[in-house]
Amino acid sequence: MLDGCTPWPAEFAARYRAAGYWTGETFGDFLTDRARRFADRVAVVGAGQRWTYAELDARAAATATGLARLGVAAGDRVVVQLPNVPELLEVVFALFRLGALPVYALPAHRAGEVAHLCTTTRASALVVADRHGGFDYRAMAEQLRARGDAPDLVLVAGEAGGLTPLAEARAAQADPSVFTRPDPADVAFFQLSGGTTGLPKLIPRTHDDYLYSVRASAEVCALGTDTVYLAALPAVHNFPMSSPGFLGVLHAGGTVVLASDPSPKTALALIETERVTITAVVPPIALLWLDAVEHGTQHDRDLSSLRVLQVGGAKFAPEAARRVRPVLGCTLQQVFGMAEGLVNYTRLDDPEDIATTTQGRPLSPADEIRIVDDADRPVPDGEVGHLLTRGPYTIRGYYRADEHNATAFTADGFYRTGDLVRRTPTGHLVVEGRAKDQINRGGEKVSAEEVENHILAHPAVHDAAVVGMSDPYLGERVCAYVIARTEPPSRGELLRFLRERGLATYKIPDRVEFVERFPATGVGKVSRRELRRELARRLDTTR
Ligand code: J2J
Repeated sequence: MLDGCTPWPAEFAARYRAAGYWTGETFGDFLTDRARRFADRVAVVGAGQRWTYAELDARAAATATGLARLGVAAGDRVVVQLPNVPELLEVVFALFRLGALPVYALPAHRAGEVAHLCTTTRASALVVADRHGGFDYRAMAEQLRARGDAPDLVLVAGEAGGLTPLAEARAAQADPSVFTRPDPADVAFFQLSGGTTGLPKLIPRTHDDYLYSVRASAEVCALGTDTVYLAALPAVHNFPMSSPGFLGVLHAGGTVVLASDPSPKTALALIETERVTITAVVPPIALLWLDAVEHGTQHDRDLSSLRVLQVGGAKFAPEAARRVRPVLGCTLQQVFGMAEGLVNYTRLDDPEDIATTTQGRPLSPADEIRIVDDADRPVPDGEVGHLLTRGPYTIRGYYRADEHNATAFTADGFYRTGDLVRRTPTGHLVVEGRAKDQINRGGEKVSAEEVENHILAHPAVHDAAVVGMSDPYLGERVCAYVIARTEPPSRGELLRFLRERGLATYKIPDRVEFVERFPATGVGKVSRRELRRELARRLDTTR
C-alpha cells in the first residue's frame, strides 16, 4: 500500500476477499466494462452536455492520453477541484486509467485548503474550473503556483486564461499503451476529512474498499439501468459520490444528472425535465425543497418520477422528515455516513416511523459497530455512547498522520467517529450528538481548532475559541469568541483577514464576539473543549 497509509491486517483483507466484498475490480476496469455493456445509454447530463457511456469512456481515454503526454504518470496525485460539470467524470476516470490518484477538493475550498492538499500529497497537477459560484479558480491557482503551493501543471475546465485548457489536454487519438492497471488493494484516491484538528486530514480509499461500498450502496438503493440520479450536492463530496452517488449510478448503468446548484429552482426543474428517480441532499436543502413545493415557487412542478429522496450529512429532524412523503410523494432514505467509511441507510422498505426517526443501519453485514462510554466500555443496549466502527470499507488510518491516528483509532483498528449514537431494538442508529470538536454547518464540517488557528494568526488577537451556535435552518452556524490583545480589530477586518488566508467559505465565522476573558471552567487547567461547551451553553441561553 502507498507509503503513509495504514493497510488492513492481512487476516482482515483475506476475510473481506473470501466473503466477496473485495473483488479486485478497479475504477478503470469498471468504466471500461460499463462502456461495453451500456455503450449507447446516457451516462451523464450537465452543463448543456449529454454523454453516452461510450462517449464518457472515449473522453476519459483521450484525456488520459493527453495527461500522460503532459507528464502525469501512474501513482501521481492530482488535485481535482471541479463543480458539477461532466468534465469532472471525464477527468477522474482519465486519472484512474493512468493509475493516477485524484485528490478531491470541494468547490467551496479556497487557497488554504487547496495549498494544503497540493503540498501534502505532492500533487503533480491541479484541475480547476474557470469560474463557479462567483469565484475565479484560475486566479487562485495562479496565486498558489506563484507561491510554489501548487504544481506547475494547472488545467482548467472552461476558459483557461493563461493556464492550460483541459480541452487542449485531450489527445486526438487515445493511446492505451499509456494506461496502467493499479493494484486494486492500493489507494485509488483521497478524500478530505471534515476534521477536528488544526489541518484537514487526508483519507486514502482503495479500489477494493470503495468499490465495495459503491456496489453495496447501489444495491440497497435498488439502482438499475432505469435510475436517473440528480447530483445536487457538490459531486466530489463522499455522499453524492458513493452513497450510492454518481459512482453507484454508473456502476448500475443509470444516468447521472449534474445540477450546478441545489436551489429548488435549479434542482426541481431538473427533476421534472430529466425524470429524476433518486437524489441526495443535506437537511437544509431538503427544508428548502419542501417549502418551495408546499408553499412556494415550485408548487406546480411534476415530481412524479422521483422515488427516493436521500437526506444525510447532518441530523434531519423527525418533524421535517415526516413531511417528505406527503409533500414530495417519494420515499425518504436517511443516510448517516462519513468519508472515512461506514455508511448507514434506512432501507427503502423500512416502516415510515423508522425512516423518519433513525439514521439507518450499517450498509454491510461486516460493519462492526461498538457503542462505548468515555473509557471505551460498551454501554448497555439502547443507551447513548460513542460510535466506534471497523469494517471492509472503513479506513484504518489517515494519510501521513501517525500521531493523530494513535487517538483517532483504537489499538484494534476501530475508527472513533466522534458521533454519539444509540441503537434501537431494530438495529437502527439514532445520532444523538457529537463528542468531537467539529461544527456541522448544514452538512459542511468545520474543525473548531482549524478556524481558531487562523484567527490566532491575526496580530491583534490574543486568544480565540470557535463554537457551534444552534440555528433553525443549518442546524449550527460558526461562532468565534475572540480576546483581543489591545484594541480589537473590527468584525469586518477579521473576516477579511480569514478570507485572505484562503479559508473555505463555509468556515468563515457567521458571528464574532469580542470578550474580555473566557468563562472559567472551574478547573485549574483550561480545557479548550470544556471552554467551547461552556461558550456554546452561554450562547444558547443568550439568544
Ligand atoms: C447526523 N449526522 C450525520 C446524519 C453524517 C453519506 C452521507 C453523509 C456523509 C457525510 C457521507 C449524518 N445525521 N444522517 O460521507 O457517504 C455527520 C456525522 C459524521 C460526519 C461525516 C456519506 N450523516 N453525519 O456527511 O465525512 O458527524 O460525510 O461523522 O462529510 O457527518 O461527515 P462527512
